[in-house]
Amino acid sequence: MPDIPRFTEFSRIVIFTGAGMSAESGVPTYRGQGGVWKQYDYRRYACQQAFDSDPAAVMEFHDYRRKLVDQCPPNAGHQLVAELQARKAHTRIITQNIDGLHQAAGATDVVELHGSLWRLRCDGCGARREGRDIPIVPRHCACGRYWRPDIVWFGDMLDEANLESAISAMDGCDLLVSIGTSAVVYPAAQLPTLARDSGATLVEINPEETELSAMYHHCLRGPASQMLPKMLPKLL
Ligand code: BJW
Ligand code: ZN
Repeated sequence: MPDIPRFTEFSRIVIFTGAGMSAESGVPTYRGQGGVWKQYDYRRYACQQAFDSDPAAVMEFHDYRRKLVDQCPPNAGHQLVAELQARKAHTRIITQNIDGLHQAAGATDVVELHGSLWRLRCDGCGARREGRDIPIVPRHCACGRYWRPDIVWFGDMLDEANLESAISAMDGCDLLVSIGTSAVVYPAAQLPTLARDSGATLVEINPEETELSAMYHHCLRGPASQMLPKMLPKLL
C-alpha cells in the first residue's frame, strides 16, 4: 500500500466508477476474464444496428442481463462511497455502470453516463419507462414501437446533460478517485484528464494498470473492497 496522505483537506470530491466497482457484487465486467464482451458479441446484442435488425433478440439479452444483475447486491465499496457522500455533501458520483448499485447503496444524484439497465425509452414517441420487470413486459410502447433499453451503446451519443454535468464536476473537483475502469471507452475515459488539468489530485483504484494510470498521482493496486476501506476513512 503506497503512502496515502490524509485527504481531509479535500472538499469537492468526484468518485468515477466503472465495472470493477460492481465486480465484487457479482456483476461481470466487460473486458478481461469472464467479461461480458468475451461471452457475447456486442454487435449482436448491444448496438443500435442489432436493435434495428432484431429487437426481440436484443430484448431477450436484456432480460438475461436484468435477471443476473437483479441478484447482485451493492457491495461494501458502494456502501462506503454512499457514506462518504452523506458525510461530505459536495461529493459527486459519476458512473459508467448501468446496474444502479450506487443508488441501491443510498447514493444520490448519480450521473449514469452510459444509461441504465432499469430504464427503457421509445424512440417513436419519446416516452421513458423505469422498472425492474423481468422479463420486460410489455415489449411495445403504446405508440406501437419496441421499447429500447435506455443504455448508451457503442456508436451512441452520450446524453448531453449527463456529459455536461460530469464535465463540470471534473472541472470543479479537488480530488478525483477513479475506481474499476479500464479507461478504454471514450468519451468517459477522457473525463479524469479534465480533473487533472484543473489541478485536482488523482487516485486510481484498480488491481491492474490501465491505459491512463500514468497520469494518476496515487495508484492503489487491489480490489475496491480492500482499497476503499483503507482510503475513504482518510477523507472524512
Ligand atoms: C476492478 C475489480 C475490483 C476488476 N476492484 N477494479 C470505432 C467504432 C465505433 C466507435 C468508436 C470507434 N473508435 C472509438 C469509438 C468510440 C467508442 C469507444 O470509445 N470505443 C473504444 C472501445 C475504442 N465510444 C462510443 O461509441 C461512445 N459514443 C461516442 O463516442 O459517440 C460519438 C461517436 C459515435 C460514433 C463513432 C465514434 C464516435 C459510447 C460508448 C458507450 C459504451 N457502452 C458500454 C456498453 C453498455 C451496454 C451494456 O452493458 O449492455 O458501456 S461498453 C462498456 O464499456 C460499458 C462500460 O460502461 C464501458 C467501460 O467499461 P469499464 O467500466 O471500464 O469496464 P471494463 O470491463 O473495461 O474494465 C473493468 C476494470 O475493473 C478493469 O480495469 C479491471 O482491472 C477492474 N477491476 N475487478 C477494482 N474488484
Ligand atoms: Zn412510443
